[in-house]
Amino acid sequence: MNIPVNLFEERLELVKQKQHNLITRKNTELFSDNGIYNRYEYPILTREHIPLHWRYDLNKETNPFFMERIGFNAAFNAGAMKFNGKYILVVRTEGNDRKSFFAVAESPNGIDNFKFWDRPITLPQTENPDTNVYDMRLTQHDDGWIYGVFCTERKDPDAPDGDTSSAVAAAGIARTKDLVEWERLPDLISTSGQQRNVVLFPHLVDGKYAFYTRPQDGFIDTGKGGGIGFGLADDIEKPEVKEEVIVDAKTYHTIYEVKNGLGPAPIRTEHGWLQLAHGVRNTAAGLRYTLYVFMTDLEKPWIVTHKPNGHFIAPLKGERVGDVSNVLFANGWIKDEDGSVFIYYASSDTRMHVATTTVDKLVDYCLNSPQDQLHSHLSVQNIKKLIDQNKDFMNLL
Ligand code: M1P
Repeated sequence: MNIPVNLFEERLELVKQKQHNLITRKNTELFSDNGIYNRYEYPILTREHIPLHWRYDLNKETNPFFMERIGFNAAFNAGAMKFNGKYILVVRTEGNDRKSFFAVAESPNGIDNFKFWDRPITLPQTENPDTNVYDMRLTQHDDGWIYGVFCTERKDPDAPDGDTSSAVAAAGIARTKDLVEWERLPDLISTSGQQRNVVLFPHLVDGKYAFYTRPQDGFIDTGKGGGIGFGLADDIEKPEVKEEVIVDAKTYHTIYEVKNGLGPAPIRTEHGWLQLAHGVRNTAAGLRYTLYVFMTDLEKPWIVTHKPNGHFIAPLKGERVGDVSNVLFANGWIKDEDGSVFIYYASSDTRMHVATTTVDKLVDYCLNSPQDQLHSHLSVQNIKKLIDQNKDFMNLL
């Protein structure tokens, strides 16, 4: 073989330096016109952050060209929590082989310096092995366990011959105390054929484990089952939800007209539970995923009390483009002791970002933003109301 003498060493050094620069890069808060949250200059996690020892054979004898042996496609849709003082993401990490798995990354400040742990999570299997797993929601439950509820996908056994893409989605459940060793529980049984975007509520409700669900008829189409649901399970070790009520239905001519799904477990405030969700609408260019925020009742967390109209965050600039373009998706946020909130969102099924805000700002946003009135002329009434309220303050402009 004709191999330049120092190729291995030179490439190793360059690749190491490039990744070091990326991981240690400072992230800067951007000015916020809306004042509700701040975006940041750079994505916080990308496939380039994936550790080099997961990608390269580091032995010069067996990898003289210093080539990647395992390629990675994306790092996105991460669950989040604060753990041992660190900002933790459980990242949907996707190989070039299209398989997603979970891997922990941590940061000292929540906005930059995210670094993957040494090894990906080893997720135990049920008797029916997962083909693909993704989008873990983390819940620190009152029972002392950290639960990870995620989507497990398997080939549809009823798909006709020749259909090699139809799948069945279900909610997989695993729990841990240290984010390293995970115990797998049976998949959630529920009333609908398929489930995705399932989130465990942190407290028992009527002595039972409570789940936000997203009942759906098909793998992509939610069909009649559309909407964020809520149901109770007697036993987390044999989890079954026998009845689901719809918390937030998909609705004609809204940003969640096609489907929606809850993001992370809610944040408790004195005014109610803050909820972050994604909504999906149709466009000529395909589906558009945006994030929205609403609030549910403290005692009855399945009842919506406040719901600002429209999207909260939508894809902007470079966020619009990726593997599945025009998508923002979030399944993780962290509330700090001082009331700061770190919203971890993925853009276009490709990379992770952070936006920061506070509990007070999110509550103010929920309590004081107009609701969707479902008609253009009623939207205009909302605008005119604000204009009228402002008439004595126009000298400020
Ligand atoms: O591709 C966009 C998103 O599509 C799915 O979300 P939903 O079930 O609401 O359609 C999920 O596969 C999600 O991972 C993905 O980001």
